[in-house]
Amino acid sequence: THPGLKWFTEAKFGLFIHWGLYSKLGGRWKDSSYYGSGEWIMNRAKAPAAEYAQVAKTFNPQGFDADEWATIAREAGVKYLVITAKHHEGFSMFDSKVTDFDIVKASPYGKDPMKALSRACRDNGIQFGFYYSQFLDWHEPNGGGNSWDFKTKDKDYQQYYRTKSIPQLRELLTNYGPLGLVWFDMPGGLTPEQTKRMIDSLRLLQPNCLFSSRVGHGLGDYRDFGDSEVPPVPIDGAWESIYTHNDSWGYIQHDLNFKSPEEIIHLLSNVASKGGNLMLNVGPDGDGKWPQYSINYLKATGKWLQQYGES
Ligand code: FUL
Repeated sequence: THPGLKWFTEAKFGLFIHWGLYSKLGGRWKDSSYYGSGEWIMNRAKAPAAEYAQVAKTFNPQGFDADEWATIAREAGVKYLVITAKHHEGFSMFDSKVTDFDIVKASPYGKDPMKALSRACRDNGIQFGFYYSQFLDWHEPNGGGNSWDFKTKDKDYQQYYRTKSIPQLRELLTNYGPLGLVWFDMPGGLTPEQTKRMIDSLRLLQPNCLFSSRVGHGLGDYRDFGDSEVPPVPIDGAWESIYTHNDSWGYIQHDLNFKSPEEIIHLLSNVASKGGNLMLNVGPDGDGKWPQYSINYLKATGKWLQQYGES
């Protein structure tokens, strides 16, 4: 069995963080406002890639504090934290040599928040992992998904994997210390053999790092269910349920439909009773601050876990 499965199957509770340019938009593009899946706003508005890229010039999360994030996560009782290194919008939230469209070169913030966060998680005893959208990339002509700027029939997915996805995954597995997992999302454009070759080569960089099932073709190390889905019966093997805290993964300013601590605890017990982990999401805003409800309710959940949880 995979060496990473030990910590994973004991973890029970993880924190998902969706953070990118969409967090700065907060559910608004031009004169329209959107509800749910704020990280999909570029696609839903069919925003031209060149115009959407301009959002980076206003992205300056001065309120980001890695130690504060990791401390809240520890107080909440989560054992692992997974953050979006690059979501479908294509913007790299880390220092990447592969593209200029990253937080260091394209935004006034000019630093790599993932360096600080990976260290802070480790200091707080939390496994750290990256979400990475390996196929969908609406910024790149050859990436999956953007057919409003780039004609699908002209796309060369192999070129995109070769020049962006795979080199960036190598950066993530090289520059941030030992990772607990890489959360691949939405496979596409590769055959099973090509996928296997890609992950075999990535595994050499960090043999202990787990890969999520959304790497595709049944090649992941543990199983994820659908978004916000808990299986109805106990499931054998390592698995995870993922949930939003309000109704969106990415920050939406006008979404205040947060699950109460009681609801989170119910979810957690439901998932744990069937043998899985719950990974609950938080969507920080464009300044790098978490919604106050997420902070309060996560802390309340952590108090309950301290009193009644197993460890
Ligand atoms: C989905 C993505 O398309 C959503 O935006 C979100 O990241 C969710 C966790 O996974 O496949």
